[in-house]
Amino acid sequence: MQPSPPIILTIAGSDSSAGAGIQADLKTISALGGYGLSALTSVVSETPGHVSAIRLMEPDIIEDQIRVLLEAFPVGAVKMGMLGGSAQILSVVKQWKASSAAGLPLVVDPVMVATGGGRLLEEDAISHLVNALIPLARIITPNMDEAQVLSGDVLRSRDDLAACAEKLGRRYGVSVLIKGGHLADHEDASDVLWDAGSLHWFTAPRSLGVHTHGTGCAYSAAIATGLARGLGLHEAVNEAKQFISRAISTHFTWLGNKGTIHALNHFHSS
Ligand code: PXL
Repeated sequence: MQPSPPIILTIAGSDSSAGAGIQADLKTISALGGYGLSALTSVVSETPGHVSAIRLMEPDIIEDQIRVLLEAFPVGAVKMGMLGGSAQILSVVKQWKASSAAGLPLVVDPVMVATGGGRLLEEDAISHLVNALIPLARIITPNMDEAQVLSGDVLRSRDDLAACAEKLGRRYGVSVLIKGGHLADHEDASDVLWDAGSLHWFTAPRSLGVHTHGTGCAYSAAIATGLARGLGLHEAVNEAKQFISRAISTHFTWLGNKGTIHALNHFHSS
């Protein structure tokens, strides 16, 4: 008999171009030996770098997906990505509290804006994200832009990132991983983790000239998969960092009808 893999539930949006969102999560979870379940919050019609249209799901169908999955499967960890709006966030929080999930490790990727600039979270939903959802997380994984919105700080240096991670961690009582890949003037892509009262850096070589999207989605899904496999948080982040860094460095390139298209390689063998 095959050993049965750990189960990870992703609650996120669909990216039609399959580089980010639910599609990125399911590829990542599968590549890392997990079994992925999905609850769809939204459908985003997009190509890399261009969001064309967005439909948010009705709260009742979001709640029902989460309910049936958590009732039936022995889920090991949950990842939340794009939730889209206030009603969607509140329905996810309501269902989370109503189910047995409350004790599971929860990774929240506070998705706000697509890599290409399209807005993925309604402005008035930020307060619900902050007050209702983030405090439920084991870890949140903002990029620099999201960390700036959450903290009100301007982030320019590694010291700024570290101070911001600590501030957010203390404020919400969660672990915080801020991804510093967009930090100028550094040859490495370094991310800082605030966890259990101390700071840790995770560093990988930076790949230049790569225009992929969905790295944040894959990164947070990889952390959730590590946690579902029973890894501690540092080990889960460390493995996820190596996974994402290889997915970027071994990315695919096509010449499409509107120019070059890059995509992460989730199934690299490392
Ligand atoms: O990369 C952020 C992101 C998250 N979720 C969905 C997306 C995107 C970006 O395009 O489409 C569904």
